[in-house]
Amino acid sequence: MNGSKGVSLTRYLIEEQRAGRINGDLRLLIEVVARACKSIAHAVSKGALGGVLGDAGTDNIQGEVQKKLDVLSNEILIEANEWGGHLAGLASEEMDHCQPIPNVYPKGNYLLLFDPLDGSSNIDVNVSVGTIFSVLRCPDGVTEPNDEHFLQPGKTQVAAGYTVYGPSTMLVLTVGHGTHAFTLDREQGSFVMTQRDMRIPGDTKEFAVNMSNLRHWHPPMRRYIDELLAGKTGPRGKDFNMRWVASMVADVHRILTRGGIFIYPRDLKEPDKPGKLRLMYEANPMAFIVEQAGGAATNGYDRILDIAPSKLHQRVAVFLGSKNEVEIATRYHRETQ
Ligand code: AHM
Ligand code: MG
Repeated sequence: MNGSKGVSLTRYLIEEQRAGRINGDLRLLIEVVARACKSIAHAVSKGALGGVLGDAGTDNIQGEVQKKLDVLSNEILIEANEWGGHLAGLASEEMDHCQPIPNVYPKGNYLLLFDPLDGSSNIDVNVSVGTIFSVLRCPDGVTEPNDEHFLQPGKTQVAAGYTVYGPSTMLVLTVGHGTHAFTLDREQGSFVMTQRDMRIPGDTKEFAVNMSNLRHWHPPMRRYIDELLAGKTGPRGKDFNMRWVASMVADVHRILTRGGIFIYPRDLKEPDKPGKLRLMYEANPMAFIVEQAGGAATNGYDRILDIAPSKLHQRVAVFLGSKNEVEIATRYHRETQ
C-alpha cells in the first residue's frame, strides 16, 4: 500500500488544497468527476443484466459507432458536472462540439474534456474499459467558451486522470505533483489511495501495439518493432514481451504499474489521419499522467504536451511509457525526418 493506507481521495484533495497546489473549485471538479466515474463503474459492472451492452444505433463525429455505454457515460459526466459552478464548458469524444455550461447555472473557470468510455470495442466482451479526463483553465474573461478556447497545449493542463473499470475500479490522478492511484472501496463507496507517487521504470522489456497494422507502418516504426522482435540475438540484446488489451486505459495502467511502451503510430492505412488516438482527451491527459510518473510521451518526433492543437477532435500518434524506450523510438523517427 506504499504507506498511504486509509487516505481517501477527498482527504488527498483537501491536503493538496491546504498545501496551495489546487483551489476549492478544482477540488470540487475532481470530486465530481470521481463521483460520475463511480456511477459509470456501476453501470459497466451490471453488463448484460443492466441492458447496457450493444450499439446505441448512432455514430459520433468521427464516424465511429457509439455503444450504449458510450452514450450513457457521456450523459453521466455531463449531468454530474454542469450544475456545480466549477466549469465554464465541457467537451467530449462523443459530442461534435464543446458544450458551454447552461446559463441557469453558475459558471466556473475550468474546462473539462473527456473520453467517457475508452476502449469501446471491449465493452461487449467484458474486458477492462475506462474514462479519461483532462482539465484546462478557461481563458480570462470567457464565459461562453467555444471549441477554440479548448485548443491549448497539453502542458497547460491543471489536472488529468483516468478511471479503469477492471477487476477493481481504480482512479489514477495528477494535479501536477506526482501521479497517484486510488482504488474504489465498494463497501464504503469511496476512492482510497493505494499508490502514492507511481514511478515508471526507465527501462522495460514489454511493448503494447496493435501488431495487425504492421504492414501499414512507416519505416522507422517497422525498424523499431523489428529490433524488439529480434530479441536477445538482435541489436537490442534482450527479449521483449508483448501485451495489447486494446483499451488505452488498461494498457497505460499496466505500464504505470510495471513499465513498458505503448504505441499507436501514424500509419498508411489511413494516411490522411495523423494516428488513431485523439490529442485533447486521450493523448494529452495520458502524457501528463505518464510524465508525472517519470515516463515520457511523444508523437514520434515531439513531446505530446508541447503540441499546439488546431482541432478539438485532432488525432495524434502516441509513443508513451518507459523513458528510455520512448527515446529510442523517437530517435529512429527523427533520424528519418
Ligand atoms: P475508442 O475511444 O473509440 O474506444 O478508441 C480508442 C481505443 C484505445 O483505447 C485503444 O488503445 C485503441 O482504440 C485500440 O485500437 P485497435 O482497435 O486498433 O486495437
Ligand atoms: Mg477513446
